[in-house]
Amino acid sequence: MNHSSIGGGFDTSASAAGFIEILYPEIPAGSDADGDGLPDAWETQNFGATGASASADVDGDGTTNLMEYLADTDPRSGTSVFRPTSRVESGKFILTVPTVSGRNYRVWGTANLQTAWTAHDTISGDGSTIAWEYLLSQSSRYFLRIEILIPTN
Ligand SMILES: [Ca+2]
Ligand SMILES: [Ca+2]
Repeated sequence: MNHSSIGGGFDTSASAAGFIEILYPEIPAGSDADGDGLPDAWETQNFGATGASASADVDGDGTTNLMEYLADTDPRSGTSVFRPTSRVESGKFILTVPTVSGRNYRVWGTANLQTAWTAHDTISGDGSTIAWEYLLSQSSRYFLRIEILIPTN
Protein backbone atom coordinates (compact mmCIF):
# COMPACT_ATOMS: atom_id res chain seq x y z
CA MET A 1 0.00 0.00 0.00
CA ASN A 2 1.27 3.46 -0.87
CA HIS A 3 0.81 6.29 1.63
CA SER A 4 0.99 10.03 1.65
CA SER A 5 -0.21 12.61 4.11
CA ILE A 6 -1.22 16.23 4.04
CA GLY A 7 -1.18 18.83 6.79
CA GLY A 8 -0.30 18.59 10.47
CA GLY A 9 -2.01 17.19 13.55
CA PHE A 10 -5.35 18.76 14.42
CA ASP A 11 -7.46 19.34 17.50
CA THR A 12 -10.78 21.06 18.05
CA SER A 13 -9.41 24.59 18.00
CA ALA A 14 -10.86 26.60 15.13
CA SER A 15 -7.44 27.29 13.62
CA ALA A 16 -6.33 23.69 13.38
CA ALA A 17 -5.19 22.67 9.93
CA GLY A 18 -6.01 18.97 10.13
CA PHE A 19 -4.22 15.82 9.23
CA ILE A 20 -5.22 13.43 6.50
CA GLU A 21 -3.48 10.28 5.42
CA ILE A 22 -4.14 9.07 1.90
CA LEU A 23 -4.03 5.35 1.09
CA TYR A 24 -3.42 4.61 -2.56
CA PRO A 25 -4.55 1.39 -4.25
CA GLU A 26 -2.28 -0.96 -6.15
CA ILE A 27 -2.36 -0.81 -9.94
CA PRO A 28 -4.58 -3.49 -11.51
CA ALA A 29 -2.84 -6.83 -12.00
CA GLY A 30 -1.84 -7.58 -15.57
CA SER A 31 -2.02 -3.96 -16.74
CA ASP A 32 1.74 -3.29 -16.78
CA ALA A 33 3.44 -5.55 -19.34
CA ASP A 34 6.60 -3.42 -19.50
CA GLY A 35 7.01 -3.48 -15.73
CA ASP A 36 7.59 0.24 -15.17
CA GLY A 37 4.88 0.49 -12.52
CA LEU A 38 2.30 2.26 -14.68
CA PRO A 39 -0.57 0.63 -16.62
CA ASP A 40 0.48 0.54 -20.26
CA ALA A 41 -2.89 1.77 -21.60
CA TRP A 42 -2.72 4.78 -19.28
CA GLU A 43 0.83 5.56 -20.40
CA THR A 44 -0.20 5.47 -24.05
CA GLN A 45 -3.30 7.54 -23.38
CA ASN A 46 -1.40 10.26 -21.52
CA PHE A 47 2.07 10.20 -23.06
CA GLY A 48 1.53 8.62 -26.45
CA ALA A 49 3.64 5.56 -25.69
CA THR A 50 4.73 3.29 -22.86
CA GLY A 51 8.01 4.01 -21.10
CA ALA A 52 6.82 6.83 -18.82
CA SER A 53 8.44 6.99 -15.40
CA ALA A 54 6.27 6.14 -12.38
CA SER A 55 8.32 8.45 -10.17
CA ALA A 56 8.49 11.43 -12.54
CA ASP A 57 6.35 14.51 -11.97
CA VAL A 58 5.94 15.74 -15.53
CA ASP A 59 3.54 18.60 -14.72
CA GLY A 60 5.40 19.70 -11.59
CA ASP A 61 2.38 19.60 -9.27
CA GLY A 62 4.14 17.63 -6.54
CA THR A 63 2.49 14.28 -7.30
CA THR A 64 4.22 11.55 -9.26
CA ASN A 65 2.85 9.98 -12.43
CA LEU A 66 1.99 6.88 -10.39
CA MET A 67 -0.01 8.92 -7.86
CA GLU A 68 -1.74 10.74 -10.72
CA TYR A 69 -2.76 7.41 -12.23
CA LEU A 70 -3.97 6.03 -8.89
CA ALA A 71 -6.01 9.18 -8.18
CA ASP A 72 -7.11 9.40 -11.85
CA THR A 73 -5.84 12.97 -12.19
CA ASP A 74 -4.20 14.39 -15.33
CA PRO A 75 -0.40 13.86 -15.20
CA ARG A 76 0.05 16.66 -17.74
CA SER A 77 -1.91 19.33 -15.86
CA GLY A 78 -0.42 21.07 -12.84
CA THR A 79 -3.91 22.02 -11.65
CA SER A 80 -5.23 18.45 -11.76
CA VAL A 81 -4.13 16.92 -8.48
CA PHE A 82 -5.72 14.97 -5.61
CA ARG A 83 -5.34 17.27 -2.65
CA PRO A 84 -8.07 17.00 -0.01
CA THR A 85 -8.27 19.78 2.55
CA SER A 86 -9.66 19.94 6.05
CA ARG A 87 -10.90 22.43 8.59
CA VAL A 88 -12.65 22.49 11.94
CA GLU A 89 -15.84 24.53 12.11
CA SER A 90 -18.60 24.63 14.77
CA GLY A 91 -17.41 21.43 16.43
CA LYS A 92 -17.25 19.54 13.16
CA PHE A 93 -14.26 18.31 11.28
CA ILE A 94 -14.89 18.98 7.61
CA LEU A 95 -13.00 17.12 4.96
CA THR A 96 -13.14 18.53 1.46
CA VAL A 97 -12.45 15.88 -1.17
CA PRO A 98 -12.11 16.69 -4.87
CA THR A 99 -13.50 13.59 -6.59
CA VAL A 100 -13.19 12.17 -10.10
CA SER A 101 -15.72 9.88 -11.74
CA GLY A 102 -13.20 7.04 -12.15
CA ARG A 103 -12.49 6.61 -8.43
CA ASN A 104 -14.25 5.97 -5.13
CA TYR A 105 -13.07 7.18 -1.75
CA ARG A 106 -13.35 5.43 1.60
CA VAL A 107 -13.10 7.58 4.71
CA TRP A 108 -11.52 5.91 7.74
CA GLY A 109 -11.20 7.39 11.21
CA THR A 110 -9.92 6.66 14.67
CA ALA A 111 -9.64 8.64 17.90
CA ASN A 112 -6.69 6.57 18.98
CA LEU A 113 -4.06 5.24 16.62
CA GLN A 114 -3.67 2.17 18.83
CA THR A 115 -7.18 0.92 18.06
CA ALA A 116 -8.71 -0.26 14.80
CA TRP A 117 -9.75 2.19 12.12
CA THR A 118 -13.47 2.61 11.50
CA ALA A 119 -14.74 2.80 7.93
CA HIS A 120 -17.16 5.75 8.02
CA ASP A 121 -18.21 6.15 4.43
CA THR A 122 -17.45 5.28 0.84
CA ILE A 123 -17.91 8.19 -1.54
CA SER A 124 -18.53 7.54 -5.24
CA GLY A 125 -16.50 10.00 -7.26
CA ASP A 126 -18.52 12.02 -9.77
CA GLY A 127 -16.25 14.96 -10.50
CA SER A 128 -17.67 17.14 -7.77
CA THR A 129 -15.99 18.29 -4.57
CA ILE A 130 -17.48 16.55 -1.53
CA ALA A 131 -17.62 18.05 1.97
CA TRP A 132 -17.53 15.17 4.46
CA GLU A 133 -18.31 16.06 8.08
CA TYR A 134 -17.44 14.41 11.37
CA LEU A 135 -18.87 15.65 14.65
CA LEU A 136 -16.11 16.11 17.21
CA SER A 137 -18.29 15.41 20.25
CA GLN A 138 -16.43 12.73 22.17
CA SER A 139 -12.85 13.11 21.27
CA SER A 140 -10.62 16.16 21.19
CA ARG A 141 -8.46 14.47 18.63
CA TYR A 142 -9.38 12.40 15.61
CA PHE A 143 -7.35 10.90 12.81
CA LEU A 144 -8.63 10.44 9.29
CA ARG A 145 -7.57 8.47 6.27
CA ILE A 146 -8.90 8.60 2.75
CA GLU A 147 -8.49 5.39 0.80
CA ILE A 148 -8.67 5.76 -2.97
CA LEU A 149 -10.48 2.83 -4.61
CA ILE A 150 -10.40 1.87 -8.28
CA PRO A 151 -13.85 0.55 -9.27
CA THR A 152 -13.51 -2.90 -10.83
CA ASN A 153 -16.29 -2.69 -13.40
CA1 LIG B 1 3.68 0.11 -17.94
CA1 LIG C 1 2.26 15.38 -11.45
